[in-house]
Amino acid sequence: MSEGPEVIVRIEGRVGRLTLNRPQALHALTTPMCREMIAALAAWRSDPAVEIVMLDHSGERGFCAGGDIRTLAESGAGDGIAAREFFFTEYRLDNLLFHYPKHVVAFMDGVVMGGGVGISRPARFRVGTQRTVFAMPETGIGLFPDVGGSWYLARMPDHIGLWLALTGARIRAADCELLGVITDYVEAARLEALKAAIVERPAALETLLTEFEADPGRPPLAAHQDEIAHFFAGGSVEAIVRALHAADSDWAREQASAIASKSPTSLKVAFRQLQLGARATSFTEVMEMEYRIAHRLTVGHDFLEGVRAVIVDKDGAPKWAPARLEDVSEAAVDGIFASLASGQAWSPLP
Ligand code: QUE
Repeated sequence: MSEGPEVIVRIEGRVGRLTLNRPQALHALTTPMCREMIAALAAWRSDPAVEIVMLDHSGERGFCAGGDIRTLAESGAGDGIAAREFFFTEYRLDNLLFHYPKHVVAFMDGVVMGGGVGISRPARFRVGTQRTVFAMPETGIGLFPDVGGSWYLARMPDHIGLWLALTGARIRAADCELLGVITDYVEAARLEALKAAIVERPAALETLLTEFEADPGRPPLAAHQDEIAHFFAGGSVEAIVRALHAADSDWAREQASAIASKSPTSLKVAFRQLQLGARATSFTEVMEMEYRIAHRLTVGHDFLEGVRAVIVDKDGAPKWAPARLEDVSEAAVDGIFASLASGQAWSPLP
């Protein structure tokens, strides 16, 4: 059972330590959790007693499944104020971590999806284990690959980031290492010893990670990298789907059917996001863009319907509106990316 605060904040030795502690929800983030982490990181930034920051989770299961989407969808069904407040705060946290001046080490031992990616990907050291499962599954619930997805996914080789965004594919540690999602692989059974060693000798962080490093095995994704590079180079989501359907490969057809199950609006948003993200020159700029998208999609039909189908009723049969890619107009996507009134726009921490 869950005990104590949703984030455990303390300094051990010279290590500032943040431990996600909401195990009943796979440590999915809430607004208060983001606020707590922002407050601690802001205080530690210039505190000479804190040499490095360690980010992990309590218990055995998950690192962080994303956001508290059931609550967010309930908000989105009404005025959306609480949902917007969550994204506003979460993106401030993601942006703070991206620019953080001290080394951060994140232990990604379990599910790392959505919001979990947003807080772990900016860390300088990202430790995976045999239990790591990484995904950006938001197109499956009518949202979009946010938390800096526009930046990180657009910078992966061979259009693999677009493949992750459109299909919501789940990958494990060896593939994460291939893509640079994790920087180090350690057996889960040795994590506690590694964390204790880091608390004892934070200055030796890099040496310790090397000492504990194990082999994640061969990355299964390598076998499909050429196909991804070929098919996901298309100039539109429709073009990508057409090419996958026309291909003489079971793998290609599986990708087409994965994409067919996602929100058409979310797919077109994700495609545009990565196009714009590839050209962006600062992370802060993409977070400002993502907040514009979040502002619209959290009160959109497909988010409520996606959460109903995936989380509430678990029937896996969302009825998207519009239901077909060709019915999502460029003008509708333009509206989702359009500027917000100045009082509503996202801003980084002062
Ligand atoms: C897309 C998402 C999320 C998701 C599934 C998606 C998400 C999220 C969870 C989740 C999973 C298990 C839990 C929980 C939440 O699932 O953000 O509380 O116990 O948090 O397809 O974005």
